[in-house]
Formats: sequence, structure tokens, C-alpha cells
Amino acid sequence: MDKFEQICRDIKSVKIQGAEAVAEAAVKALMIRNDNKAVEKLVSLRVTEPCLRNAVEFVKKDPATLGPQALQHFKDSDRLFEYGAKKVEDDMIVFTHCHSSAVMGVLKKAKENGVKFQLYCTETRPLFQGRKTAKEISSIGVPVTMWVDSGARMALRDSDVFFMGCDAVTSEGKVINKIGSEMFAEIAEKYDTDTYCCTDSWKYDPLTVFGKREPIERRDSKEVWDKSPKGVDIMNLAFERVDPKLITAIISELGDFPPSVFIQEVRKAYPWLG
Ligand code: RUB
Repeated sequence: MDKFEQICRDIKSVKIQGAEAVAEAAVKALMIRNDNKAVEKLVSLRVTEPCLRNAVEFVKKDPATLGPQALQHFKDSDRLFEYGAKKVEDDMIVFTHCHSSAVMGVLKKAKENGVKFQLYCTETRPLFQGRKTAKEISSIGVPVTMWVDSGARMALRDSDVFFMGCDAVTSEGKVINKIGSEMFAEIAEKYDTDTYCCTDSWKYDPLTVFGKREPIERRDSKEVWDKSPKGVDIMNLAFERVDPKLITAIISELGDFPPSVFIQEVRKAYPWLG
């Protein structure tokens, strides 16, 4: 199998995981093969990933020149780590769900800044991306407690801040992230806990301005139950829309802003994103 096909397979199977890693991989694939078919294939791999689509749109006219620029953008967006780290204070319990490289960057930066905090994370069924989170953060010396997903209410009751990643932001400021995210944000609100979404701003989907409804990827039922009995339908949705009212701020390389202001800032910074 050639390298292009290998990247496509790894994106589709979630071996390459997280919206930004998926977009970076798509840019690299386009630098290997760039024709209409390649573009079509890449944008169809994960339907809830505007960052991938935006990156492909940006790069496709001239991958040799624009590909490195897109990859540089992803590096530069690490600026958000510092903005996010400012929200983490000594003795805090931070809650997170799934595995987001943006959230990981924020927590690592907070640790680097000398803040003493601990992390509560979920397992994140069915693919257990929470284990990746737990491994990564415990390996830098931050105490980590993993909760089963259904224990999140109890975990959030004791948490001081909730950080979530992001797969898409719509024109109304809705954030789309791993399924469970809105449920956890509602619980956080009940306990007066701030909810921050950490994201590269290229996850904004400009097509939602024209009434496009961001689709939610439904994944293979086998991820949940390999040989389920006949008559049992498995609803394995990967993501969930989060009401902007539940989000204290979206933290990106542009700064931290409430959802509606975030969208204005993205349009100002990247006019080609509409
Ligand atoms: C991952 C997920 C992450 C976002 C953001 O879901 O929901 O929070 O993709 O990740 P999946 P990042 O594992 O199904 O792709 O901050 O790394 O872009």
C-alpha cells in the first residue's frame, strides 16, 4: 500500500486520532498525491472534521508551497497552550474527557509553569481515548484519577474546571466534541464550574454560515459490541453538539473569547475562512 493510502486508512480507523492530528496527516497526504480524487477521498474520511476540510482547501492549489505553511500554522497554534494554562491554579482538580492534543498542551504548560494540580479523566468508551490522556499526563508527574464515563457527575462535583477539545465550531458558536461533552458541560454548569474549549481556530466550519448542519459521525457498531444480538441497534455516535451557553470561553491561538466573539476573531484573522 502506498503512503497516501496508508495515511487515509490510519485516519479512517482512528489510528491517527484527534482533529488536529487528522488535519496535519491530510496535509501530508496531499503533499504526496494531489488530484481531485485525492481531495475527495481525504475530505470524506471523517465527516465531523472541518479542520481537515479547511486545511485541504488551503493547501490543494499548491501543496508544495502551501502544505508547509499549513503545518506551520498548526505549530503556531500551540500558543493556545499558554492562554489555557492561565486558567489552571494551584490545588485545582481539572476534569477532561477523551483525548485532545490541545488540552494536553494546556495541562503540560500548566505543569511546566509550576502549577500543582490533579487531573480527573474519563475512560471515553468505546475506544478508550481516556487511557491515552491518563498515560500522557501521569507521565509528567501530575496525579491522575480515571473515572468510568458514567461516574462523571461525581467527578465534576469535585472538579474546579472542565477542559474539552473540539472537532468543529459552527457559525452559532456550537462546539462539537466527543460524545458526552454536552452532558458533562451541563453537569459542570450545575456545579458552577467553568467549561473551556481548547482548539485550533481552523476547526471553525465556514459552511455552517450557509445553513449547513455539521454532520455527526456514526461509527461502526462493532466498536461497542462485536457480535451484538439480532434486533439490537447500536447507536455509536462519535460526537455531540455543545450549546454555546455552556461554554465559558473558546481558547485558541487567537486568545480566549466567548463563542460568538471567537467566530468574529477567526473571520478577522483568516478572511479566507469566510
Ligand atoms: C477526539 C476528540 C478530541 C478532538 C480534539 O475524538 O473528540 O477532543 O478531536 O482533538 P476521536 P485535538 O478520537 O474520535 O477523533 O485537540 O487533538 O485536535
